[in-house]
Amino acid sequence: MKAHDGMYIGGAWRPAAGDEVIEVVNPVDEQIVATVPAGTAEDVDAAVRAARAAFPAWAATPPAERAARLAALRDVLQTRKDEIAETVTAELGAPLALSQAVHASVPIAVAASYADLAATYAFEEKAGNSTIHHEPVGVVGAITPWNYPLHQIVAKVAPALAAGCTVVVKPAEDTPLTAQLFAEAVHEAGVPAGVFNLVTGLGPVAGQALAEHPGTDMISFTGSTAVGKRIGALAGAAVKRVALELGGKSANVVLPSADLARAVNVGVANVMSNSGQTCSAWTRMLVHRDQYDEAVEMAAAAAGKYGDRIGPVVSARQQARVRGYIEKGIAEGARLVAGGPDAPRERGYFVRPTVFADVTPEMTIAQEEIFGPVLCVLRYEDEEDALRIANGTVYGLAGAVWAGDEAEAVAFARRMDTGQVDINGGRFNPLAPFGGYKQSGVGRELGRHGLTEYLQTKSLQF
Ligand code: TXE
Repeated sequence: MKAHDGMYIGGAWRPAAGDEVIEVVNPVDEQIVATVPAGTAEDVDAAVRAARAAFPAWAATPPAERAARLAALRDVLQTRKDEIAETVTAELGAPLALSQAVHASVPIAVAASYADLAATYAFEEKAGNSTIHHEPVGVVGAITPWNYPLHQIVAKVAPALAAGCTVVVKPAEDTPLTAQLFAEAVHEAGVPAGVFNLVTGLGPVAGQALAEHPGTDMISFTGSTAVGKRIGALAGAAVKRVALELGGKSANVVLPSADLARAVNVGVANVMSNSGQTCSAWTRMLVHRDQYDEAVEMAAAAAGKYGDRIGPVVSARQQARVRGYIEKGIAEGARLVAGGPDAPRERGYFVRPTVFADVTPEMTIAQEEIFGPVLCVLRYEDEEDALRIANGTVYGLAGAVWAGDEAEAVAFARRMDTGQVDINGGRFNPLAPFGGYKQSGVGRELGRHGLTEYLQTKSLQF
């Protein structure tokens, strides 16, 4: 697969400072598909300098022109959609249909939404005898994960550019090819040199250098809670803006009045999609005790139908991690009703679609993010019990509520300590803010709320 052997800095592909490379592995057959340079602190420094140099002119560019560049970016992504899908499939292992329907399509919708928002947002407003100016924060360091390789980048870069910020992206080491393709798209869209920069590299080297760099005004991070806490601490010490999108352990609450079969089947599909590598996945299904056995039976049957079709997880490391959690679930006394810890194939980082019944709220598999195709089905006594279980983790990213009556579901959702809830299924909305309560993060992505993360406020009194 095609790969650049340099970094995209200041509008051009430049040789990396060091010689180290990262091997990109196809998770389906474990073959190396390409190598990319492993960036160092020197590359990060060059990228931050380029972003700094480009900032004044981009910040002063009229929003309508920034919007035009974002619209051009949307068009390039649309034109290169098949290539994007193939690249995501090659390095993430996602089935091509999923790459086309989600990994390539969602970022196009997000880029489109920020082209609109840049054109229509009130960057200046009046309040009494003041005018209030919403100005870009400055140079943004964006550190992204591999689970939605393009979406995670676009969800940061599009609002940052709409706001008038300039950006340095350090993508996940597992999926740098999609990031390189995005850099090409930014270039083709005519975004001025230095406004967007890309440094591929390892987290503890290039990521750490970016997080520590004094030349950034904000760090936007999506990834594990452990790394997020470190980045938050660094940003706090430097009094720097920070946005963190971290883990989740979202509850799918099936109230007794719900259409049980639909709630269970959509719930299983939600967890298995992208092989469970979704921070907002509904990994805990909560079912009333009277419907519990029926729900478990349906969930096991639904999971059994997936087989290998869900695709592998991203790496040998993630495969070992997920299988470790499945073993832990068995050891702690949960009842395995589908799947299991054994690898379904000799090659590739596959994990069996797995369902656990008789999961109690304090078990490790009900508390920690597994990030694989593993569903826990928990039993509740009454609505208060369901709410206690739903809110009983350190996370609060997403969730779902199912009920016969929409108002009943909404009333329950309003009591959940979580940033986003799907009512009777829900549908993705690129304008809806996405982000966490509690340890799921700080700040929001997508829509107007995602834009304001990259703005600071100045008031002038008359
Ligand atoms: O994440 P990391 P990993 C969760 C999920 C998963 C677990 C581990 O539970 O099983 O995290 O995944 C960069 N300074 N999520 O190890 O390490 C790294 O290079 C600066 C949830 O892949 O947090 C990558 O670009 N940066 C999640 C990014 O951080 C560092 C998505 C994420 O990698 C760094 C992914 C450092 N010291 C994993 N160390 C979500 N919220 O969607 C690593 N990085």
